[in-house]
Amino acid sequence: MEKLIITAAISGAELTKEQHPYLPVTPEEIVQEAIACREAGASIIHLHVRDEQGMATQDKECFRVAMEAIKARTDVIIQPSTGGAVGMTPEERLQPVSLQPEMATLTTGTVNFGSEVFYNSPKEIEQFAAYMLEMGVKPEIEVFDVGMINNAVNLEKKGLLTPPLHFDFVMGVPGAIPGTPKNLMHLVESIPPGSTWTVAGIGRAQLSLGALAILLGGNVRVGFEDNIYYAKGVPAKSNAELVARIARLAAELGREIATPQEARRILGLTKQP
Ligand code: KMH
Ligand code: ZN
Repeated sequence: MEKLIITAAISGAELTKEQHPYLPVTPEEIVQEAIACREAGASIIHLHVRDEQGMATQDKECFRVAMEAIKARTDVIIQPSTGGAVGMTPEERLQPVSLQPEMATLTTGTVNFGSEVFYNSPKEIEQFAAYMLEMGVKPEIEVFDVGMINNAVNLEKKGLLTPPLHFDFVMGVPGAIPGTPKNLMHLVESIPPGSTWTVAGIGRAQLSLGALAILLGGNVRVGFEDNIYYAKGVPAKSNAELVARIARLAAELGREIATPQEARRILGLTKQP
């Protein structure tokens, strides 16, 4: 079995400091959190950024500042979001790809997202995939529901995605696929042979699905974007706490943790950071 890649999704776009005081929002807080997560065992930082008011933004310059600061102080793989926040335009969302990061996210379908709709039309998905291809950015395909896998396979047939594909199963968003072990098995069995995958369980599914992914040979995403609790009623004080727990579980189960350099090889990343 390959070593385990842990992704830390440290802030997301929806959560506020008022809801969770430990949320990193300023560039310095983001960098500190990225360093702590790397030390705890993460090799990828899934990145959203905020403006000076702490609101989610896809502004290229805000991403540039955060990415340069992270790169200067750690060797993690930086994976900007192209999902941004619900309601943003495709042009807004695509901005960080122009900075040519090693990876970026690509959601391959529209999905209900709590009380809102996370909109990704077929034309927009193709536009996103084509731009990532042009910029040499490896997509992490964000799968919120099972049909999104087939959409990705169709993009590969059109030459807009290059195998091996890498999937992130985001499970437990209200309105999308529930975060159950049975559903995870179905998703794993539905991706093309040779693909890699990680799982991002929302809320309490973060721990159970993460544990299952360690056993199944998949990879794990944790962090405040998906879950702010360490245990029922106990808020996590840092993203690194959540990363460290997955690293401990992996060690107990005999699965080694990948360094960023090892994660680059496993994911077939060719671009120099
Ligand atoms: N904030 C969500 C609407 C991604 O980063 O690519 C979308 C999201 C997915 O977070
Ligand atoms: Zn995200």
